[in-house]
Formats: sequence, structure tokens, C-alpha cells
Amino acid sequence: MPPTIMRQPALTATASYLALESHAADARHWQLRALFAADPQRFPALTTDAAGLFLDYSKNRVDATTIALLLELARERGVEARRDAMFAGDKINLTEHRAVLHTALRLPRGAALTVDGQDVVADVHAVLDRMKEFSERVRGGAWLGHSGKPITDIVNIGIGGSDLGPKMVTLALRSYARPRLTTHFVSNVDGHDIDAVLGRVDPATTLFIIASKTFVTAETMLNAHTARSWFLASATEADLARHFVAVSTNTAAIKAFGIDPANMFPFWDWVGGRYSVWSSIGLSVALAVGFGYFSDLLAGAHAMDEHFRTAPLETNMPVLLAMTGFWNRQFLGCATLSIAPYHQDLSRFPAYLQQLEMESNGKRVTQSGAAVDTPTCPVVWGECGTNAQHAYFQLLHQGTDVTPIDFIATLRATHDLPGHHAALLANCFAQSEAFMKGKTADEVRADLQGGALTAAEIEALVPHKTFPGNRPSNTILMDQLTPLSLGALIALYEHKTFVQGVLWDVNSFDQWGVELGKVLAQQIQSELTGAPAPQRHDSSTNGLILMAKAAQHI
Ligand code: G6Q
Repeated sequence: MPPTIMRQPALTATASYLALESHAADARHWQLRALFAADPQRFPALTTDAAGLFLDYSKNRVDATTIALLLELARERGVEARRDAMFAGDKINLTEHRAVLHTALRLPRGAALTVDGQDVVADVHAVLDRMKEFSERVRGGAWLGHSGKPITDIVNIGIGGSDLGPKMVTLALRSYARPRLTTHFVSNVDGHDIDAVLGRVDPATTLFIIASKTFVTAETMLNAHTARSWFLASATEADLARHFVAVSTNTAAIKAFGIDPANMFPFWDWVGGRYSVWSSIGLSVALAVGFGYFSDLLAGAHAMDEHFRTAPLETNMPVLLAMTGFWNRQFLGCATLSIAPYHQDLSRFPAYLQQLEMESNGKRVTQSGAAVDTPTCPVVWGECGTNAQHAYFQLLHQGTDVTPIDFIATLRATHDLPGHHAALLANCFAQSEAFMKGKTADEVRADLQGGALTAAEIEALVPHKTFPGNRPSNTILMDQLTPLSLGALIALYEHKTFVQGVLWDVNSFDQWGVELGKVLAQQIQSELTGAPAPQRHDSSTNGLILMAKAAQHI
């Protein structure tokens, strides 16, 4: 029996939203410079720490009243009750009738959580134990390929949630990896992706992980079959078991593919794809960095879970990150959010967050199916600092749109090269200061006066060299990028996304928006590869299909 969908009052009709709206009429005129000048305690007042992370949200256009009103809204929208329902395993993914329990994947052994009569923690740890045993055999050289050689290369074949998490984490924890094993990721149906990887590995020493919750995803299945054929060119079907393992919930399909069910690492329907790196989907991570560090990643996330679950909203980091983001989106009209990791190993983190936030909250109807009455998820994008500074920060400083930025940095580096880390942090802090303060026309004049320019030349330059400032940002700091701090960082954004989903009253755990393109692609593929000319489309789509058929002589 499907759960009853309670109709929430429209967001804009709630008392605290209305209070925020009248507060925002004033706040829109505030200048961050003035807020800092007026309150020397602004930094200690608008910062918080949890699970090894520190959040400075003082460079947002908020004051104590704004935060109090935002937290009132969080309470009025039922954030605490919804959070507790998620942790308890209630079926809060209403359109798919599923519990949402990625937090259970990082519960320590012995913790208690029973869902539908099933001891979830025991199930999770049984799979973790198998991942430990398997990763130790492969990493230690005890798991041999068909010709008796140890494995040198891992190829994870998956897409979306079965790729972005493991790929981002493996790269982020690069310095913890064992050099003897190289990890590769193949996701795109574009044959150039797998072709490049297969060109670099030896079938006799390669282990393929076919990572697919459903084991029907078209891109993954095509890549998996390509890998299988490539492997069988130099080996027999009996050798497959030494070189192909699966991470899936679909035992029948992995058997049909030819993978030994003994080499299948299961997970559960209550793990959403974009929340699955903590499950056996993280097998490539455990192989790359070792099970001990994979466990630390889970422990870091669990520490953030405990903070999110128990800390008062006033000091609750995911809640504060969500609420300031919500403020920027709803009341300051910011349509995008830029992520700027000042750590090269976090270069895939913006892409990871794009899926996490935009697939979760890129929705236009509420849980009961009514149209939302405010904008929802901003577009999330970004690139590592300092590279981004030399590319698009121009627009962020002087363009016509205001783009909030999340700066992410570590206080200490994991390398010991002199000079680099101080230069990196100097840039990070300078950028958030510049976005906040800007540079006034008078400051530009003062800079230029006394030089070689005439007064007229100075006046001509002033508008070009002026920075409006007043651009909001958060800074997230941690001591070093470790499995623990990375786990906490990912969980921070998961819970931030959850809180914003509750505010907008959308289902953050389905993704129907990816379905239409899949269906159309199947139709067009049959037209591209079959005899009939395309007819059922518009003239543009028909024309493009005919061009491709002509070029490929099909
Ligand atoms: C994520 C989505 C989606 C999913 C991929 C891969 O939340 O569900 O990105 O992870 O479509 O799905 P499979 O793991 O089933 O191949």
C-alpha cells in the first residue's frame, strides 16, 4: 500500500517564509563590508565546526536575525522530524516507496537498526566483510588472474551514481593508494572512453568491476559487453570469474552476463545511486586505497551523520549550509552555486556535487505533485582554485549575476613541497575577501593617482577597475584531506541537500527527469542502425539522423 502523501502548505504561505520576505526587503540593501565593520565578533558568531570540518558562513549577506528566521522556517517545514524519519528507515522516497538509508551504510558494527524486520546493520557489515576480504586478496597479490599473475589494473565500469562517487573519492584519496594497482573508470557510452582504457591495460592482469545497481543501464551494459569480448579475445569463458566481478542488486542479470554470483557484491534498494559510494559501489575505492581507509571514509561520514542528527539547528553545519544557500537562492535571486575546491585532488568534487544536488533537488513539483511556488535547486558548477581564478572568476567578480561560492581548503597539505600551500591558501582567502569587499571607485582612484595617468585617463579607467563586491561565499576548512575528513565533507553536502529538499518539499530521492531521453535514445538508435528512415520526429531531429546515417553509410 503506497504511503499517504501529506500535502504541505505552500512554502510562500508559511509564517516564517513571510517573515523572511519582509526581512529580505531590508537585507537586500546590506553591504557585507559594513556588516563586518559594524561587528568585530562576526567571524566567531557565524562559524561552526563538526566532524573535523570548520564552516565560515560569515561572508553571506545575513545577520543573527536572518539566521534565526531561517531556522524558524526549517522548524516550520519539519526538517527535524523528516531527518529523524530518514535515519529511522521510514519510506520517505514516496514516488518509489523506498527507505533512504545511506546513513545506515556507515553505522558501526553492532549499532541497532531494523527495517521491515531486517537487521540492516548486520546485512551492511556482512557485505563490508566480503569487500575487506576480497580487496585484501587482490591488493596483497593472492587473487591471481587466469595466467597466474597478480592483478595490476582495476577497471570500474558504471555510470552516474555508480561512477561519480568512486571516481571522485579515488582521485581525492590518490595519496593513500598503492602504486602497484592502477584504477580506471569507464562510464561514457562513447567508445572512445573504454577504447582509451583498454589500450592501456593487459587482459591477463586486469580486474573489471561492473558496477550497476539495476544491471540494465544501457551505457554500462554496452561497455561491460565490450570489455567481455575484448577479454575473451585472449582468454576463455572459464577465465571470466578471475577477471569480472559485479556490484549490483540484480543477481539474475549478473548470472546471465556470465559473472559468478560468488563474485557479486550486493547492496539494497534503499541505497540511491548518487548516495551509493558508501556501499559495495565503493569497491574500487577499497581496492585503490585499502579497506582500512575505506572504513575511515565511512567513519568520517558517520561522525557528520551523528552531528546532523543530534546538534541543535543553531550549530548544525549541514543545516546552516543549507539555510544560507536557500537564502541566496530564494531571497537574493542567485541562480547558480559555484564550488571552488582549493585542493587539486578534489578536482572531481564539483562534478560529484552537480549530481548530488541537481539530481536530488532539480524538481518542479512538490511531494504531492503540486507545482512549487519558488525556484528550487540552483545550477551547481565549479573547478579547482587557482585554475578557476584564471578562467571564469572575472565574471564572478564583475559580471552582472551574483554567484555564491563555496571555497573548500585544507589547512595543511599532504605533500611537503616548500611554498605551494601558503600560496594556495593565500589565493583562497584573498578571493573570498575580494568577493566580499570589492573595490570602490574611490579606492581605484587612490590607487591610480600619483602615477603616469592624467585625471581624464584615470576617470576613464575607474568603472572598469571597480569591483561591486558584496558577493556571498562560504569557506569550509579541514586540517588535511584524509579519508575521515573526505567522508565528513561528502556527508555534509548530502545532508545539506536533504535539508533544502525538505524546505522545497520535493522528493530528493527520485530522478524521473532522466527517463525521457533514455526512451527516445532507444528509438533513435534503432532508426540509426536499421533500415527505416526516420519519420516520427520533428524536421531537425529527422535531419540530424539522416546526416549521421549518411556519414556512417547506414
Ligand atoms: C543516481 C541515479 C543514477 C544511477 C545511474 C546508474 O542517483 O540513480 O545516476 O546511479 O543511472 O544506474 P545503475 O547503477 O543502475 O547502472
